[in-house]
Formats: sequence, C-alpha cells, structure tokens
Amino acid sequence: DSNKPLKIGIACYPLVGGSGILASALGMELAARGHEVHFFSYAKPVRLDTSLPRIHFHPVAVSKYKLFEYADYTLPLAVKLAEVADQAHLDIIHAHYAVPHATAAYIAKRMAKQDRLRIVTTLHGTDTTLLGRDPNYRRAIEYSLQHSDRVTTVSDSLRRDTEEIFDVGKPVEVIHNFYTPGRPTSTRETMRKDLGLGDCFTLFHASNLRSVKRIDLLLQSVARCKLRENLKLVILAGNSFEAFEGQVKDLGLEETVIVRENGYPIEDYIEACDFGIYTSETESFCLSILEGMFLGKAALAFRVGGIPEVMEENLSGLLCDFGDCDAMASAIDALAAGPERAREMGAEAKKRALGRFTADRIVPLYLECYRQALADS
Ligand code: GMT
Repeated sequence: DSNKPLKIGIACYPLVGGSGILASALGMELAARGHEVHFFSYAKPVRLDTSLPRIHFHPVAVSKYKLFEYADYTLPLAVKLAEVADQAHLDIIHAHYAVPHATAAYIAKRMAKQDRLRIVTTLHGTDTTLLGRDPNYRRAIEYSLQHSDRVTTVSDSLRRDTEEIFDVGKPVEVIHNFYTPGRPTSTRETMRKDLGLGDCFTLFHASNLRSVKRIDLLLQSVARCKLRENLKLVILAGNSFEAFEGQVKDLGLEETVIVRENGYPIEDYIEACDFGIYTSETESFCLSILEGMFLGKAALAFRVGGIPEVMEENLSGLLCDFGDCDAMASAIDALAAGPERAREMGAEAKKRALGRFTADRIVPLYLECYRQALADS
C-alpha cells in the first residue's frame, strides 16, 4: 500500500557535516508527510528538532571499560537499532554514511526478531573516496553495501567512484541532496554591520574545515587577489579555526578574513555575503554550495567530484581546475570589480536550486526507494 505511513529508523552523525544535516532534514520532511521517524546517534543531530510530531531520538550510549583501549560504537548502535526495530516495528533502517552505520544496520537486521526490516544505505562521500580506499575498512564497507537492500549516492560522480572502488552487487541509485532554507532572523544590513563588512565585496565559506576542504588553498586564493582592499572573506567554521590563524597572519589576511565559529542561523550569515567559495580537493556534492544557491548566492569552486552537478558552470556558478589558486584569484577580482555579474549568477543559482533540489522533488525519491526495498521478497 503506497499510502501507508512507514516507520523509518535513521542512523547518522550528529555533528556539523553534510550527511547529518541531510539525514536530519530528510527525517523531518518524512515526519511532516505522516511517517514515523526514529533517529539513532551518540548525540542529538545539530539541526534535528525533536519537538516535532512523529520524530523520536534514541541516544546511543557507549560504555567505557578499562579493558578496552578503544571504545566501540558499532555494537551499541546495532543493539539499539535492533531493540527499536523490534519495539516500534521499523520497516526501514536508513544508514547515512557507511561507517559504521551500514555495518551496524546489517548486524541489527540479523538480530531483529522481525523479517520485514530493510536497509537503505546512502553514501555521502568520504565513506567511499577515503575510507573505501583504506584497507582497514574497504572489505567491511563493501560487505555492508552488498547486504543493504538499496544503496544510494548523493551524486552521479560519487556513484561512479563507488562502483569503481566496490563490488556493490546491485545498481546504485543517485538521489541528489536537497535543502530547505530557514527564515532569516536578521537583516542583511544588520549582519553586515555586525561582521564589519563595510562596502566590501564579500565571499563566504562554510565548512567543518576538515583537511579535504583545503583551507590552505582557500586562503592562498584570496591572498593572491589584486582587489584585496575591497574584499572580505567570511568563514563560517563548523570546527575550531585556531589551526589556520598562523596562515592568515603569514598571508597578511588579518583585515580580510572574518571567522565565525558555529555561526547560527547560517542563513543570516549567507544573506550578508555576496558569493560562496569552496576549495575542497574532493566533494561528492557540497551541500553548503546548495544552501547558498537557495539564498540567491552562487559559488566559485574547484571542478571536483559532484560540484559540476550542483551548479552549471558560468551560469549559476564558477569553476576552476583543482589547485589553480591564480585562476581563483582572477575570478574573485573579476567579481569584486563587477558585482552585478555575481548578482545575476546568484539569481540563476536560486532558479536552479528551486527547480532541482527542493524537498518536494527529492523526498519522494527516497520514499520510492523505501517502498521498492519493502516490495523485495
Ligand atoms: O565533507 C564533509 O566534511 C562532511 C561530509 C559528511 O559526510 O557529512 O559531507 C559529505 O556529505 C555531504 C552531504 O551529502 C556532501 O554535500 C559533501 O560533499 C560530502 N563531503 C565530501 O564528499 C568530502
């Protein structure tokens, strides 16, 4: 029955990072459509509103034993998934990010007392591109994918990488990410004043600063701009920025770079800025670029991974070859000298986001994926 509400368990990471943000948004959208959604993680996912109807959060506690040098999370997660699967009669466990969620889901499915339970695994990026190449993980990830009822990736680029690295044993479905912007709580003028942006053309970068984000290349690109006096870079840091402060000083960027750790709500900050900038060496999708697009801000990025699927080059965003900081700097200078082009691209970016990456387009694709998994005998 395609109208019957489903009972869905979502295992995800709770901290600032695209996979947890996407999983939280998906769960809340599913609950709004009448489905019962159970979240599993070691802490409440940052953007999850647990006060909403039909949303449940099951914290996974990790016991600390002197005997073990390393605490294990996979088994307590598997036990919690199996317990709730039995009690709440879950139809689906949706694992976001393979390690360790897909493996815990597999163990839970074997332990659960009901045989209806199906596993859907969504790969988000480094679970394929980084851990997938790590001999300590590869085989377990591959096994978990083979034993998932459905496997999805957030871009075609990540699907290709996944099929190259693993023998998944079944078709991999691409379901792009979606985003629903929150209502601004402040005005652009207030935020610009607060950030001390003056009349400067303002770039923004939002990330967890992990090494794949290549903050070194971000700072170098900005440092090579000729129009530096008219330029600011707002970094919305999901983690401590301390490690990069030395580089900011060495490059003489103290007056240009403004850092806000855990700036929230992110929409207010993005509204205050003019253009996004991303210098990752790998990026399966880049949800932050999409966040900006929904707010009418296009981005400049390296041409890596799934980023060319998110924006159309030269129309709703700008791309440079990976590592070419001089090309990045020239692109920034051109934007700062003619901000009208930035605004035009921002309008195109918003059009594209609303046309392709809304919850109303994407959530039904996940629901269809769940229904197909349940229809398998
Ligand atoms: O990139 C990160 O550091 C976070 C990571 C995650 O797993 O949360 O993000 C990945 O998933 C996001 C949501 O699908 C994608 O938008 C990011 O591109 C992807 N990161 C990488 O591929 C490096």
